[in-house]
Amino acid sequence: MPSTTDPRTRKHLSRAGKAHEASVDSAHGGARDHAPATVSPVTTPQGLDPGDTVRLIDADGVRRPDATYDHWVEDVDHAALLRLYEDMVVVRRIDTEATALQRQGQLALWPPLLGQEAAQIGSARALDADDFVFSSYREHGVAHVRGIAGADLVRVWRGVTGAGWDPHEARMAPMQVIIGAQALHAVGYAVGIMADAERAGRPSPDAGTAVGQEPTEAAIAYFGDGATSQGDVAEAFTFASTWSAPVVFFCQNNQWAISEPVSLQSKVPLVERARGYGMPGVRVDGNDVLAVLAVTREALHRARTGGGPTLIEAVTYRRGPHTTADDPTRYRTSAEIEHWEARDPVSRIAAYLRGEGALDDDGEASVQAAADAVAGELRAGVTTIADPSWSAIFEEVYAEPHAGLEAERDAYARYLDGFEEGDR
Ligand SMILES: Cc1ncc(C[n+]2csc(CCOP(=O)(O)OP(=O)(O)O)c2C)c(N)n1
Ligand SMILES: [Mg+2]
Repeated sequence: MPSTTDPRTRKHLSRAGKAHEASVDSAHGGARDHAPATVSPVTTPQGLDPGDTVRLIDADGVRRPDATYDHWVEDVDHAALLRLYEDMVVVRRIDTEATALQRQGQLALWPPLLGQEAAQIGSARALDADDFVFSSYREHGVAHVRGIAGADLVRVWRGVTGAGWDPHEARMAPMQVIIGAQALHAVGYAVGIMADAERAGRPSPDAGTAVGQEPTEAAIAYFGDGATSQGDVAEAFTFASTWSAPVVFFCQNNQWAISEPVSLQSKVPLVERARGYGMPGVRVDGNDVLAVLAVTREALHRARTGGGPTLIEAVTYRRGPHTTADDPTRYRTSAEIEHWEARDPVSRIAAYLRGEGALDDDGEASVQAAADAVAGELRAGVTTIADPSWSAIFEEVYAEPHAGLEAERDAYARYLDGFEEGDR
């Protein structure tokens, strides 16, 4: 059997996606039937040219009118776009700093988000404060938007805790490392939202409800292209769809699941999976922050007004390693990286704002200075993280005392007693 990690095999598999391309139509969900984009084709390892991808700002920073999605972002003026730009610059800077902190031994591991800033910022800025986020391990941009700052962002990656922040306060669950598990958590939470609304006797929402007047909040699950192959995600899709649960499935298709290309996850564009579950699916250019904001707003509104779940596939690219423990040069080419560097999400919005006269060199420099200040706070915060006590790992596992756990804790205490005081 050919090895799936052999690049020649991948090339062969990528043709499967290309052959299917002609059958991709816009009949389902939020997809549109306007003419394909007049942009340079995006060649992914899946071999797809996502002609039916929602895109409001081209790779070279030109705004394209869109009859379906423009009204979802009609309130987004230059000032709001500048804030999105600043968010993206800041999270990229956080990412660079955290990567350096890992290299300097301050963090055990770090999964970089480089390249995925627009997908994360555009979607997270679409959320209301009451919405609840269930994310994977790479969504530092989403966490930043939820108000999680400084050391809290990296506490888990230093290996001192299982949760770097209070999930209730941030309305964001601790990052999930078990691939796809958070999709089910989000659906469970969303069913809970429905139950709460019913108990409170709130009227059933309908599609005509105005934005901002929706009676319920929503949950959002972030996961990757690789996660779509997990059983948990398939179960989550089924449950959410049949219950019309108020949840948005936000898939960042960054083309890779560690060393496996997306072509090994699916023979069709991931968004097409939505149709089989009876939910709308929309494919968006994940490097276009404005388009991501628009499609996520639409999906959240649908969720909050009884329309059930939506699958969003944000087509983007992980430009860094999977984590700081990975060497991506072993499985992908520099030509592929260059291809996606040319579609950089931060330069795209900067180019648009410059074209509009809303950003100049001074503006860029002051945003960069603000980002440097955030990075400085992160670095200073890391040095204040205290090591947990040896027994902390045994606490808050069970609500009541548990004999098995107590025996393990006592055995560990005896083990530590075998060391000299300073060697512990
Ligand atoms: C259930 C489970 N299986 C395998 C792994 C090992 N693993 C960690 S990350 C990863 C790839 C996930 O890829 P994707 O969903 O595309 O997310 P990305 O890392 O690209 O953001 C795998 C297989 C895991 N953490 N959990
Ligand atoms: Mg991936």
